[in-house]
Amino acid sequence: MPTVQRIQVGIVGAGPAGLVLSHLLHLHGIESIVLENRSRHYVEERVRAGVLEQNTVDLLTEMGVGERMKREGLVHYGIELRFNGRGHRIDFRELTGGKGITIYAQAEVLKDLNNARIATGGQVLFEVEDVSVHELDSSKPKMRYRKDGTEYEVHCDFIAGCDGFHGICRPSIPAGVLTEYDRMYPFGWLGILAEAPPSSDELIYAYHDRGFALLSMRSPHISRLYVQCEPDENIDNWSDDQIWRELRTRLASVNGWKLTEGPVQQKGITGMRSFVVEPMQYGNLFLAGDSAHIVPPTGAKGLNLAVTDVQILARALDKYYAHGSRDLLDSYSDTCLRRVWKVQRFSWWMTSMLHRFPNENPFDHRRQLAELDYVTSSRAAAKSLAENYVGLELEW
Ligand code: FAS
Ligand code: PHB
Repeated sequence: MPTVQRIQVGIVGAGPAGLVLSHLLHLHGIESIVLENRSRHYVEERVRAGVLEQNTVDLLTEMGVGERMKREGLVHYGIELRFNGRGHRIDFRELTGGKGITIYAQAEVLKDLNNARIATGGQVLFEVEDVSVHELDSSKPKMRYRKDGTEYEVHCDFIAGCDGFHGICRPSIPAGVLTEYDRMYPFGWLGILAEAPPSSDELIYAYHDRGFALLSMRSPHISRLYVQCEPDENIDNWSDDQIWRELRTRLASVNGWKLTEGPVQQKGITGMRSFVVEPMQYGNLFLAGDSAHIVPPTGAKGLNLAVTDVQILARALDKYYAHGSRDLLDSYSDTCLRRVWKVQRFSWWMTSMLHRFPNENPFDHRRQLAELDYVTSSRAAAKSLAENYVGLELEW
């Protein structure tokens, strides 16, 4: 017989969605338990997102977990679009009335959240095994898991599926309930972390005949760079020299700008996909973050969208426990999806504008250049890019 535990909200996954939700609930006096199948070290060492929207920064600050982010994060008020060897700055501050972004790695956000959870007695269990969810459409949904050889059953009021694209929550919803919207892109991103001072104060998104490149960063000493590659690329086929050569070519500028190189600390390939599942809830299971949607990283939205999902869910759960009303819970999926689809559109648009597609013809190439010329010469077009990039206003 399993050991039975009782909790208000069960959470599967200790990524950005799960940990932000757990701490938000704590701040509203709502108890949760987070079940994570990887180790804390593994989750905190994964190289993933780097750009935080203004809303994410404001929320982490309000939650009391923003102190190191404010100290170490790099605040940027613009990006550069580079094409035909020339750079064009999109001025976020001027176009959005003062908004910017903060460069602060997802791994650092998770470290800050885990420390906050531990400091406030939060239940975040790492390296649990065989998590499963049951009786989702009942008033007492259950999670089961094994830890150190002991079987547990957690009786919950609600379960949050924050277990990412490959998690178990979405597949636990009965067949016929969900509709999937999916688009695979015919390319991927090869990313490196390098011990090299960034060669630009702000991010550079480059469109080049040979393919897309992105110059980003993690600190004044660490660069984060990407090149578009084949979707099924084998990272072993790319030597560090080949990667730097490709970056130099695609980021080249007519004004003699030089790319600073250095030892590569880490390299990997990320697939590119747009995916949404509707609805984002079933009974008392609520999907949040990558378990419900995936965006191509061109718009730097994945982590930020996960955060807004759980902001909406925490607000709905708070209203339920404080006033007994389920109205925000019942409208959770619709509320999230309005933002999810606008973010999908923006991420698709940035990806379509900046990447070379294998099946394109000369018309497509000239159309992409016209799009870039329009975005960098029209205030209206630049304002649209800027307001999406820093993060659309919250609408709830
Ligand atoms: P996550 O996937 O982060 O977290 C889910 C958690 O659930 C994981 O810790 C996982 O171990 C756990 N889990 C899964 N199955 C489980 C099970 N059965 N039992 C218990 N736990 C389970 N976004 C950007 O904005 N910019 C980027 O540059 C960027 N780069 C990325 C690079 C890569 C390689 C990947 C995969 C994603 C990248 N993303 C990027 C997107 C990424 O940041 C996600 O959007 C973000 O992590 C979403 O957070 P979560 O929804 O919490 O999902
Ligand atoms: C990153 O720094 O990892 C990053 C920045 C911008 C993107 C994607 C990734 O669009």
